[in-house]
Amino acid sequence: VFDKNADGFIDREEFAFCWNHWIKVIVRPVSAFLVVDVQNDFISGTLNISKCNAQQDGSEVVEPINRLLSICSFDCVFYSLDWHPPDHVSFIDNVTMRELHPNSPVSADKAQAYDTVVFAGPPPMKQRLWPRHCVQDTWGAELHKDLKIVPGAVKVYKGTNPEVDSYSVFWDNKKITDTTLCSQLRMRQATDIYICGLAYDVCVGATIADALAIGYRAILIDDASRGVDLADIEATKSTIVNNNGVIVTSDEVPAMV
Ligand code: VGL
Ligand code: ZN
Repeated sequence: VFDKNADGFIDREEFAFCWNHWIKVIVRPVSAFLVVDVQNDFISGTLNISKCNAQQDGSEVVEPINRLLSICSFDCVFYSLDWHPPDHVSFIDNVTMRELHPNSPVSADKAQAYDTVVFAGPPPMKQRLWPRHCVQDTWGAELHKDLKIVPGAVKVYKGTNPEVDSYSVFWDNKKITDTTLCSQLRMRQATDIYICGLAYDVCVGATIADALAIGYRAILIDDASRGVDLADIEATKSTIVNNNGVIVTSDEVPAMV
């Protein structure tokens, strides 16, 4: 198998490539469970998703997540936290702090929460505005009090740069900096990422899109996720399926994972 010169056989380097990229992924999977932004502000605080178009109750993710954490043998567990400084660019009440681009679809004096504006830059930057939420070290940024935190789990903080928003748990929206998630997954040689949490069509969707783009096997747990907008949730599901991601319900996740 390792003879470079023998016809029809692969050499050592080629075998190493196949092993690392294909065989190991199948015979020695390493699972990561990623709980996205199950924080007070999204459930009952300033960005309460139950008041948004989809009218979903964010607290309903806690039961399936806790059940999975107690039944399933994930190799590693991560909790992400949206973790903004008070002057963050995504807050509607900060919109006058920075210059808007002349072509912004909404002007600063007319802008309301959930509108999309374009900041001047350079380069110009599209940004959806949200109510002030998940400010560092406030109650709204804390994980839901009933969420089970397992020993050895890693917390990942995102959205800490005041100038750039961060929906994906991998990178900020401009891909300037990566979070500790990237290096942690590499270090553990993770192959499969199980993703759930809030909000389905915002941070959960962006995170699973990045996981699939990197090449991880990514599995979205549908009943352990809740979102903002029904049409956007459907679009998120299509994107996942079109990019070879998998959508399951929590009862379909095997205990030996
Ligand atoms: C999120 C809106 C703004 C999320 C974060 O975690 O889905 N949504 N910031
Ligand atoms: Zn945010």
